[in-house]
Amino acid sequence: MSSANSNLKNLDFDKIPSAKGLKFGIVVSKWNSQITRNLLDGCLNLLKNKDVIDENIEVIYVPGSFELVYGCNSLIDKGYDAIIAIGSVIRGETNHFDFICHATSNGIKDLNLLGKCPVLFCVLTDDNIQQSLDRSGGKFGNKGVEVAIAAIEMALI
Ligand code: DLZ
Repeated sequence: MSSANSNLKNLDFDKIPSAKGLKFGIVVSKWNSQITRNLLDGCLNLLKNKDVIDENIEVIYVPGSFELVYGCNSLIDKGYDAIIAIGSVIRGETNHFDFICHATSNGIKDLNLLGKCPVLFCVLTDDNIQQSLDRSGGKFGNKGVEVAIAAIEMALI
């Protein structure tokens, strides 16, 4: 999937609305933590630069991406304006990758269908670590920043 039409090169920071007063829950997978930490940093920086105060952000951690759905569900009735799931799945030699990616993306989709609160998907699904590095603060920007912008947009709907 190309990110050519939606990446940080096209970003006009001033056009992103303020998120003052909005509350966000963030669930971070500890698997491939070098990547998920960078995604989280990008996400938090954007939210704070758009006027979200620390008290309005809750970050919780889960062991791997498969657990993101449970983590997001545990926050869904806590009054957040949006919840963000952050993970990184890197293809290995078995088809474990496919099971985790399908379960996680479908699970998060199902949470959105509950209609309680938007749940954003910031799970990198890459063939190798270099692709993940490129998208978590490298040459293709930081998808954590992009998901924060999307979360603000969804929270304001
Ligand atoms: C087991 C596993 C594997 C092989 N790879 C990843 C990965 O690349 N990214 C990730 O977030 N998690 C991985 N996991 C862990 C699973 O998500 C999950 O934590 C375990 O299967 C326990 O339920």
